Amino acid sequence: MNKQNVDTPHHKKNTTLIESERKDKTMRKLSILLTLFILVTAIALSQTVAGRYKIEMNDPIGDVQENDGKPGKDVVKISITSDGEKLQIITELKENVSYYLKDQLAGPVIEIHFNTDNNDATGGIAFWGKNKKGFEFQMNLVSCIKYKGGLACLGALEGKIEGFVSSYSIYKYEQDKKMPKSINNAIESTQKEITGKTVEITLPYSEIGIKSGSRIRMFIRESDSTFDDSSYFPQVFLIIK
Ligand SMILES: [Ca+2]
Ligand SMILES: [Ca+2]
Repeated sequence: MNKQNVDTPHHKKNTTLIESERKDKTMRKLSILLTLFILVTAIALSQTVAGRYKIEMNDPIGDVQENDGKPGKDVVKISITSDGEKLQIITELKENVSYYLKDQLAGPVIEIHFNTDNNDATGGIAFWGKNKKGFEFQMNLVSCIKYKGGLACLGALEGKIEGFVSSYSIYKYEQDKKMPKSINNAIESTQKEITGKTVEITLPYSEIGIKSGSRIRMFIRESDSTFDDSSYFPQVFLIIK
């Protein structure tokens, strides 16, 4: 009896201790799992910029390559706004466009791959991207050079430069293919005089088959960046007004 009386509290104490340790371990495991969950979510979110009707992104300076000893067009900011009928796409460069184009080639500033149905299983594949697919259209925002006798939206012409103008070219992807087909001519799609650091265009929804309420994803590439996956901005998720 005496022995039992002594043993029982002792045994109970041990059991309580073990249970308490188990609870501690379980809490620690839960805490580690929760921390991991938060970390994974944070990383996933950091790779996607989401917006309703509008998004804005900054981009580092100096992350472009020279082309034949000439400076690459260095994008520092992008904004995309939907107004119910069209997308207004604005890029800001580090320097005035004339700095990049005065003795340089006309061409794209950014390339946008549009996943217009928000579905990775439909559409084509980004050429320089890693695991970037599901695109229905690509749009290049282009800086063109106006000459006395003509206009160059890719490359250059002979003659005196008279100014610069924005334009865009659209390409349509085929299922699982990398090389989308051109469906317009940038020369005929010119939009705005470029006088400073800003290159902008407006793109009617109909050009890329989207409408009000569409939920689309985009990958944007800085055109004069490296020819690999690091030339892309974080993924954009946008709800269209
Ligand atoms: Ca940049
Ligand atoms: Ca798609």
